Amino acid sequence: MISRKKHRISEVCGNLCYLQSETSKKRLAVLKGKMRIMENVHISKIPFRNPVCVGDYVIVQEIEEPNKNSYLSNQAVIEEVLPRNKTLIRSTPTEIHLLGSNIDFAVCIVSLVEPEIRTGFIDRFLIACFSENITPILFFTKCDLLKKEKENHKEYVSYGIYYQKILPFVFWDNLLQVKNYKDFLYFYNESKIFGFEDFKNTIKEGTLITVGQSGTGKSTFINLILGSAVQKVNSVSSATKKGKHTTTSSILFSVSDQFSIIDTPGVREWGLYHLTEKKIYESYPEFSGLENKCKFKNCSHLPKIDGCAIQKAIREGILPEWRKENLESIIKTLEYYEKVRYGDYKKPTGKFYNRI
Ligand SMILES: Nc1nc2c(ncn2[C@@H]2O[C@H](COP(=O)(O)OP(=O)(O)O)[C@@H](O)[C@H]2O)c(=O)[nH]1
Ligand SMILES: [Mg+2]
Ligand SMILES: [Zn+2]
Repeated sequence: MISRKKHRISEVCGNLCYLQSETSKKRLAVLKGKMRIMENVHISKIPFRNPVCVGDYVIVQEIEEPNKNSYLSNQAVIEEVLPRNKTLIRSTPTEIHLLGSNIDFAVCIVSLVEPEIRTGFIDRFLIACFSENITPILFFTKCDLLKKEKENHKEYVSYGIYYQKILPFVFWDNLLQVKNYKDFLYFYNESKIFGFEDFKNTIKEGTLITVGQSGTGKSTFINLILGSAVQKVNSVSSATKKGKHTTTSSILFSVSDQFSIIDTPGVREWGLYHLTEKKIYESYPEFSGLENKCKFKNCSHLPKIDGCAIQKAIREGILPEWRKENLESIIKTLEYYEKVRYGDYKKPTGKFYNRI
């Protein structure tokens, strides 16, 4: 018997994929041969790492032979990936890495200290979200480790307070049992703190993806959200491949019928080589609406552009200095790689360097 059904990918291991299921029993499906070799290039001309990604909806052809009982008798073949949207993307100059697709919310787990907050990473994460219309969330951890006598700790909290002014969802908490907010409150003078319980009561539907640099508390956070559900998944994983769930690629968990969560591997750098400078400027909430006020239609918003409303706002101080510096550094790396990619970067030898 042959049937065709819509499924969602929960894990990708080369040409094999796990399909999301309501029960703890996971289902394997294999990519159809033609999908493995199809042209797989993003509009930026950078190739994708994989033809499918976690969170994709796919059409699966299942061949069931009820008389046979073996693993191979129930073969599932992925024939088609349905159009994906709201994809969280990270890229290098040579590869597009899809962290997850069909996403509603992305939460970046950020520790304030140990390791200390890095705004460059956060700003890149925010651009990746806004450029795909994904709602970004910041979750600051390790509030218990702040010390009121440390001047730089005051600075770290002030970054978070700024983000709270420009984003719809910012949470602060200590993910360990011992609650100690005394020194945190010394720096945090806002009227209300939204913590882990508020997060759980606010974000409980749709697809949530979690990202973060390693050591920030991402696994602790996921375990708190999933509770015992994660144990179930771990045992399945250990039966099939790895000893335990080590996050080397994304993985989708079903929390309930309406709520899925995608865990991603810890990342060190967040490249945005797949985006144009124009797209990057237009992914800043501070500039929202300004792109229609530029003198020229289809303005790239680059620094020397005459009559650019965004550049005017930057000159007038719409961004704090640190956020402006992060933006300048992102644009600078892009311009460099653009030159490399299109062949007008001259190597010291005098030859042109052409990557693609
Ligand atoms: N003091 C403190 N430690 C935390 C907090 N959250 C996580 N940790 C610890 O930080 C370390 C890294 O956490 P983990 O969840 O493994 O981080 P991951 O690498 O991002 O997955 C572990 O030792 C956690 O127990 C927190 O809010 N406060
Ligand atoms: Mg971890
Ligand atoms: Zn402009």
